[in-house]
Amino acid sequence: MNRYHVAVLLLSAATVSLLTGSALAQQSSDMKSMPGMHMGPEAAPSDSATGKLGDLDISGGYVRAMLPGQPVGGGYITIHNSGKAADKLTSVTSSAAGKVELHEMKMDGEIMKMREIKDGIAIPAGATVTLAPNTMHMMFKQVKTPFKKGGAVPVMLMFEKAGMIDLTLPVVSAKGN
Ligand SMILES: [Cu+2]
Repeated sequence: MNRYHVAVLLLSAATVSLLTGSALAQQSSDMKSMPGMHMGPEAAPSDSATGKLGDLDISGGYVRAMLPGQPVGGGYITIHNSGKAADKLTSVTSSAAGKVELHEMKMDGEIMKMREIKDGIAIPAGATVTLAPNTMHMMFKQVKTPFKKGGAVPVMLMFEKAGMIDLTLPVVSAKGN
């Protein structure tokens, strides 16, 4: 990479962060004007974990802090498959938890229920799959030390084709910020 390219990249990164900043400012003023308004999926925190594994681009990885007495922790991540073949997230392990399950939330009549996804999460070719609050998530069970804001949780994600990747997920507040 030559100097010219570096300068262009820096400039475009600055532009993106400016745009993001104004979009966020816009969003927060909208929130103030509409109290009680239900917001869509929360944005991943800026220091969320990223990684690349073959054709898979991983971004937005984080976990939420656990409330006192809360027995399990929730983790979230986005996986984009830029390849031509489907892949599958088969399992997740963490040295911070006895086990990590893949879960999804589903409405059962009026009640939101959580169930384990036992056969893994498909990552179709060209697709972006997001594990986010109120949908699919990683559920950390038998957590050794409750997740605390500012901490970090190591995970290993295993994919059927791409193999495995180690990531360190930052811990955000229990509310997700
Ligand atoms: Cu769950």
